[in-house]
Amino acid sequence: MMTELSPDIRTALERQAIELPSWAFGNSGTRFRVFGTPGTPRDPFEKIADAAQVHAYTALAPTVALHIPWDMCDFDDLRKHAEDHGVALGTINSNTFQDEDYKFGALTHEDDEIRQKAIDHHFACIDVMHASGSRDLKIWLAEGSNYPGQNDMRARQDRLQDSLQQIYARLGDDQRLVLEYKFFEPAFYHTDVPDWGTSYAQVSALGDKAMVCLDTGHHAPGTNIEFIVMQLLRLGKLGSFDFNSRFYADDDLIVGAADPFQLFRILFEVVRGGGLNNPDVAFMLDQCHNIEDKIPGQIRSVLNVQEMTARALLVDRDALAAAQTANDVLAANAVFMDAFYTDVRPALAQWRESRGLPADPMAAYAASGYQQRIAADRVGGVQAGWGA
Ligand code: PSV
Ligand code: MN
Repeated sequence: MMTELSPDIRTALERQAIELPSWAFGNSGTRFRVFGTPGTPRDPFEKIADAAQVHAYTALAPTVALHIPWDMCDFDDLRKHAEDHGVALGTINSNTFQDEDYKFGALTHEDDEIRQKAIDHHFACIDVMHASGSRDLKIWLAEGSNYPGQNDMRARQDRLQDSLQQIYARLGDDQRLVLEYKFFEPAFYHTDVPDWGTSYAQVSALGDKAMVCLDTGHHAPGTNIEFIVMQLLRLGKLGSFDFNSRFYADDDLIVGAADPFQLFRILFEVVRGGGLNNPDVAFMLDQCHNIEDKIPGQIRSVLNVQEMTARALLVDRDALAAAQTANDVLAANAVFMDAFYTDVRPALAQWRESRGLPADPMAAYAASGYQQRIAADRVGGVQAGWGA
């Protein structure tokens, strides 16, 4: 018998929005090789057109995050172009990891001139946000050290706080800053924002408009990420997710691909903690499609999030609470697992059709001919990729 989705669940799913990263549509790879794919966008306008395809087939991805300077262009034009394609511009990502000056740090650098240059870059990002209509500035820092004794870690925390304060002071009333953490890479010994606690300490000292960004791929193997989700929601500081999945390091693979159960557990804590469809908690993808086609890769990704959200919403919370109160360990676990093992795909397909969407967005996109069209049309020019 097909699982039914209650009206409440359908309403929650209908409101779900997942932001796409512009860089997912460009070429990417590893340090060994970046493989191009036919039809890869040559500029931010083509990236937006591709992102709009994901939204057209799923109604799940109404906004696109930009990366500065990779997506530098006329933002009034880009904003209009996005609107014409049925999407809007989203989070602005700063970039302090590809400039010679930042070899030893950016917002933590001991040289005031270099640190100021990095702060000024964030001011420029805030200017972009005014033009693009974006609310959030996302900061991920590639800073740290490779060898014990190389740096004064504490002094770097102090300089980071000072830099962030200056950036924070520039934000408009409706703008926010989200600070992402990552436990290693490119620095291998210490990272200046390695974990949620450091991000939390840094943003808490700034104020209400500063929040933590949790990238699911930025934890050591075995980390209980859903605990962090619970804690940040409890503290009112979960600003955004960067969804992706990992097997080994920061793999940036399709969310839900490596460990669907982990995604379910995370989304259950989101639902339980009031983070679903909560404007304070932005859902974003941060992924790269190194060998697969990018647009269907993104369609698969948003569908994976939708599917696991539906399963998380199916958890019988009353039964779970009763079993927990009774300390009935196995019953509580069974309630949880029942929802995880429920195949919601047929119900989701039917519900999509009832809303005028394709039952199978992957198949509908494949049949549309768009992939062949961009491969034939986008000849010449330089394909966007790491660095553009
Ligand atoms: C680098 O690790 C990274 O993947 C971070 O997660 C950022 O969010 C992303 O790049 C874009 O700068
Ligand atoms: Mn990220």
